[in-house]
Amino acid sequence: IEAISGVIPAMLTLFDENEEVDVKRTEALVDFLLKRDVDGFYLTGSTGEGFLMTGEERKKVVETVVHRVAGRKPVIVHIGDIGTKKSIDLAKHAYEVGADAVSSVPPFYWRFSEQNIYNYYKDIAEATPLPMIIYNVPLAGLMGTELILKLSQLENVKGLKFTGKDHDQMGHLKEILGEKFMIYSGCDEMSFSGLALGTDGIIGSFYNVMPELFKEINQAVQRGELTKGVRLQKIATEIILAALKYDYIALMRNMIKWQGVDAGYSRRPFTNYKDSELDTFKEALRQIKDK
Ligand code: NAY
Repeated sequence: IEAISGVIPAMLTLFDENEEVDVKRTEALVDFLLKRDVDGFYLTGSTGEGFLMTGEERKKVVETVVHRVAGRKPVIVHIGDIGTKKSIDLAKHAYEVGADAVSSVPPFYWRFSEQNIYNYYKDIAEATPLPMIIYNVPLAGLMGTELILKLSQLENVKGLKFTGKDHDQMGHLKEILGEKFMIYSGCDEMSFSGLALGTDGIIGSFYNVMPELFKEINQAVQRGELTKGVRLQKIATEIILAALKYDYIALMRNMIKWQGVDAGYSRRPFTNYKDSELDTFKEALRQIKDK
């Protein structure tokens, strides 16, 4: 797992016009991202619309991507679901097809107790030999420091994807847990801050559409060029904030299309945008570029 670092897109899942998983388009997106030298792939998470899909559909995406990537970059599979049994099934599948790591949000909806959450992670982490990256994200309910530290003691739990804005907590965790425990910062508009705190990489939505900019931010941080890093992050953040005024998962498909790759359709209730509905966004992009 120490080899999994850098700029990792939480990959979009590509559906066709009938909302079915589109294998051909998925392969094309993988090629596009590999050409742009991303450092890995994170599948069927929030950006990948994992919770809008059946287990079989999620498996199809995982198989498609793992086969296409063919070992050139690490693939992390988000196997989180609302209950342990479903997650174990997805974890076993990820292991069997050759993924490099699994990751999961805590179980949600019923507001499970900390003991429930601990048991969930223990069960799914023990289900395969793969490293497990636990996932702190407001959408599923944030876990506190104490629970995260307890989970980090579990044998296969090797990392944390931290998609909260409390970078004080994240930096503190990195300090306590040390080099061998990987922490990935998950908030794209705070990637500079995340990397500057010594995390091992960034996993997020916007690395599907502009990985180069974030690779440059990462490089600036690694070289100690902090002024440059902050300047680049400001540009990135302006673009992200303009995008967040829309269903950004859908909007990113248009952004990818503008770069020559057909990124297909979203699943309802997410929307799909015609380019003609995005004039305001395009104007915002132009203004950011002109600066
Ligand atoms: C995933 O599982 O798809 C992620 O990595 C999610 C990370 C994203 N956070 C959420 C809540 O979806 O990339 C971020 C986020 O889209 C970005 O920072 C814009 O706010």
